[in-house]
Amino acid sequence: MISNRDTIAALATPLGTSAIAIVRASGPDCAAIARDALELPHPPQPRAATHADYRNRSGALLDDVVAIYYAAPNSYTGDDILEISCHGNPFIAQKILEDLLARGCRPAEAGEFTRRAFANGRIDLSQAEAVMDLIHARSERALTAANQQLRGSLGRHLDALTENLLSALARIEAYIDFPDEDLPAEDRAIVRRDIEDLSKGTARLLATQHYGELLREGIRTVIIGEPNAGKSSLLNRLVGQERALVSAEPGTTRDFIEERLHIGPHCLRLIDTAGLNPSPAPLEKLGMQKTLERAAEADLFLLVLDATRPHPSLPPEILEKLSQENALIVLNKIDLVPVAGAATGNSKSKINLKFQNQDFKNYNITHFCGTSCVTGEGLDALEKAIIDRAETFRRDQGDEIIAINSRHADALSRAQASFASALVHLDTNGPVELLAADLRAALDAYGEIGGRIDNERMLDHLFATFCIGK
Ligand SMILES: Nc1nc2c(ncn2[C@@H]2O[C@H](COP(=O)(O)OP(=O)(O)OP(=O)(O)O)[C@@H](O)[C@H]2O)c(=O)[nH]1
Ligand SMILES: [Mg+2]
Repeated sequence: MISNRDTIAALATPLGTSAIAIVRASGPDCAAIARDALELPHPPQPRAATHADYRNRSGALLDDVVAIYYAAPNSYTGDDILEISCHGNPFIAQKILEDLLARGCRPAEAGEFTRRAFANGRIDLSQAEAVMDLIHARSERALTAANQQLRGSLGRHLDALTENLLSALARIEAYIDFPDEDLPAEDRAIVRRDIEDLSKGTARLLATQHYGELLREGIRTVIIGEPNAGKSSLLNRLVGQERALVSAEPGTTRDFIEERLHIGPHCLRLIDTAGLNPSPAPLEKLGMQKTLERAAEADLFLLVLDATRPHPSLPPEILEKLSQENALIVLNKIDLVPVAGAATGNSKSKINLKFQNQDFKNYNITHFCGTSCVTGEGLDALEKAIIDRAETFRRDQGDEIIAINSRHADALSRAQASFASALVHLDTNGPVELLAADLRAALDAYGEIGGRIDNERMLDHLFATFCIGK
């Protein structure tokens, strides 16, 4: 266990040239360091930005800085903090950090500032994770979810569940001391209903895991279709640069190409794949294998069809994955299909009119967007359709976006298993002790999410994924 008595120090900003860089220390020596290195009063005035010269232990001037001292417990970590903003030269920041270490600070481990905040009861574990999510959020939605979790949204949902679980537990624990007495039928019915409600509430939280993945990783959007349909052209159009090779020769894309893309409040991982050719050449076959692999883990499909050609049949592995919810048809090359009476190009309604008789039943999809990657027509509507589709992945709980991570999901699944087992004990009139043990196991699982259950190894593992200085 790392000691809370040490004063830890680290760069809080990335190494590199910038306007300012921040070096941060937390622990009992902060006030003394502020006095010795910055000639601040002892103890320094808390939360006051003070312009001062930073001198190292030999008295050499390193930089003029702005220092802020936070007195425990009113700081990010809950311990004293000294935050030094220097000029954004990595050499200066490094020099200041070295001096802090020379003055007895220890280099902070990854996530140690936040871990101290957790250890000092400033935040629970799900909030500590939200700090990380906030730093890495890549879209507006991810930001909202992280902000809400940081403000305790997940914690509040769990508190409510925990409260109900405790009352169910209290109802049966009274009978543990009386081994001869059975749980009365009336109590049994109440406990059963409580457990079923708890299980439903837990399932609702568990159902947000997929959305959590989408928020943290981006929506995996795979562009599929027959060779030459214009998949790579579409990727290029959507990302706004010539990222993928485009040519009139079918089978141009062999390997998949991935680009991050922001559309509205969403972040997509857009993946262009090799065309699906019913009779592929050997190298093409390898490319198609990769397409199938990408498709297996896709959240959203853009099925690109060539509007001038008959609709191709798709491999069954792909076909079975497509649904109304997760796929959009992109009817491409509409510039090559003249629309009667459309002198100034195709409006969306004209596109729809022209293609309304097209039958996409084979693919289980009805929604389509007509596009031309040459003229750019229809691409705005496609972007809107993608946003609409992405919105359907959202999982709200009341006014809040809840998006649990895999650690939360693991704990919630264990709680679910305990509820299932408890219901079996209820059904078979099993001993109250076993019923209580199941509910206590569920309580522990809930507690793990907020970090109420001590689990040093889990904490080590979790905070190791943080950045140094956070
Ligand atoms: N007229 C017209 N041509 C297009 C359109 N989109 C793509 N093309 C052309 O169609 C050909 C194939 O485009 P690509 O983007 O390479 O098609 P692909 O689906 O990636 O093809 P593969 O990688 O071989 O599977 C190129 O000559 C493109 O210029 C379109 O909307 N209209
Ligand atoms: Mg291609």
